[in-house]
Amino acid sequence: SIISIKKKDPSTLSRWILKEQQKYPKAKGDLTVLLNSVQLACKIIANAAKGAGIYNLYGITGEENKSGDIVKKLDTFSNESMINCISFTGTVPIMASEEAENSIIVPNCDQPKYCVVFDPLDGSSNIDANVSIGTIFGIYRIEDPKKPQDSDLLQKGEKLVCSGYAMYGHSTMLVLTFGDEVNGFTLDPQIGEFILTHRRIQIPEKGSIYSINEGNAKDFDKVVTTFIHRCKNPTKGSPKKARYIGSMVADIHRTLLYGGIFMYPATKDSPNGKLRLLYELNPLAFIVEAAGGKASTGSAPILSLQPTSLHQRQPCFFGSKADVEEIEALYASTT
Ligand code: P6P
Repeated sequence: SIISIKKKDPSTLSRWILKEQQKYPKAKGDLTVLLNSVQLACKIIANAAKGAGIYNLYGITGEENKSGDIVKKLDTFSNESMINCISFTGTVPIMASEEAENSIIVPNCDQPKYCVVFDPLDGSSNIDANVSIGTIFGIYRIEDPKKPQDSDLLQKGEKLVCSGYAMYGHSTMLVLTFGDEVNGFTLDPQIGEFILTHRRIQIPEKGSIYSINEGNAKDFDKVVTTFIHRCKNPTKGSPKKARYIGSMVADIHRTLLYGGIFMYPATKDSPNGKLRLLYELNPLAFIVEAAGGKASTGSAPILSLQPTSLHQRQPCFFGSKADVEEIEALYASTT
């Protein structure tokens, strides 16, 4: 129980980040400051999300963001929290947010070192229904500290230093990776610290769940249609379970822990899929791959793609290695 963890000198996220830093004696602690600032933003957003109805944060501001989503108050609050907490570090001169059409320049940044891509509140269409929503972030090194620019934000996902997501559900979790292993922390509101609860998450090799918005089935290509048919009519064993929350962080979190496959393929309305490469797919692909799973376009790793614009969309298949490889084999057999 949480009480017994406290007695065993819990690994809080703050202490875990410091321990990580100790592995690199030459590290100045800039990444530690940055990660703790992101952690703080997630705690602030978690608190607001929990009390949204009370603080009148539900409802919309009526504006539209770059992706055409109607912006909800909690979106705006979350975006400002991330920008303010990350700007404090003094090492991040430029950021990309789902809520901002152009890159966000941090004035007077005197030690340019990192840049951050983030979706401050993903799944926001679910806020009023109290469905789990999340914050997704990815951290890259600035390529030329003397000249921070948009290209720093458009690096391939394989160049990520660190990525993570916070999920605001019945409990608030923060899942984080530096590319080698994936660890999950659960917020203990009594002490306001994220406690290490999921050590070295490993995604099951194969899963019994498929996750896709079948409302778009008429638009799916032959491969996706064939794969879904196989999920429902397996040649052996029982059919896969269908689970779709419609909040990417929640769907990916379940896939990470239970296994299976999450898909957002091309549709008529979204010929490049709906999900954004920079601040949704890449940070989550970095996590899924570090947990032993795969994140694919259907024919190439998501992390290998060269981004060309901040809000570009990309069809995607995330999950257990065997399930994603089955989709890749189907695509390979059609070329
Ligand atoms: P659809 C939420 O709005 C979101 O951006 C992701 O979190 C989620 O996976 C997807 O859109 C759901 O899209 O078209 O199934 O409603």
